[in-house]
Amino acid sequence: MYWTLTLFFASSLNACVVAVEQESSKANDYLTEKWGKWFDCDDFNHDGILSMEDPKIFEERYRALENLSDKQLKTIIDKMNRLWNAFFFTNKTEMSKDDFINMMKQRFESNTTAFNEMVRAFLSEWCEVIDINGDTFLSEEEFLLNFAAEKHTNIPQNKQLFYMMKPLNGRVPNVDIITYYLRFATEPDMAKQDIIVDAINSGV
Ligand SMILES: [Ca+2]
Ligand SMILES: [Ca+2]
Repeated sequence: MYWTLTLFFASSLNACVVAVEQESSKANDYLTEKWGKWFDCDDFNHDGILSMEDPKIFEERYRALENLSDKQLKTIIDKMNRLWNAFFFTNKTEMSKDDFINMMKQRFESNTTAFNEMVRAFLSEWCEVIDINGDTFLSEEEFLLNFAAEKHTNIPQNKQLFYMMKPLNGRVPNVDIITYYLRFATEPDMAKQDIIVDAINSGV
């Protein structure tokens, strides 16, 4: 169903008023299964609950880096915590996988266009967190560090995913990272290739 309206998008991620074509779609099994994989990827301490304990795991890895200034570290931690609170914990402070999938389903089906833009905003801010030197590209080092911080320790598979993203001169533009993950989080058509699904299925 399509219609034009003014969306008031009151997320603390990006409070904005925009005129867009709104599309509302039903979430199919393929998409809800991908959200389940997303939950598993972000449950960094593997306790079956998404909570603020998970970004603390992420934070520990970055705290251990010797070449980050206190200011850089504070920026990374503050952004990560704000991002998680803004996207995941708008109504509660922790959630199960079912809670997460239901939240995503409700957001997707109530306004698919707004959902897609919200995920894009999340991914854009997430790239800002892990693009440590702020050059709008992820180097292999930045990419692998993020996976290490998220306790995804299959380094050969993580590297393979990086090279599937077609780096140029050893770097992938943040905009390409956003495109790949946006497809993963929002695309219901399983006929379209999704390298993130392929990577997760192969052990990332
Ligand atoms: Ca957890
Ligand atoms: Ca970078």
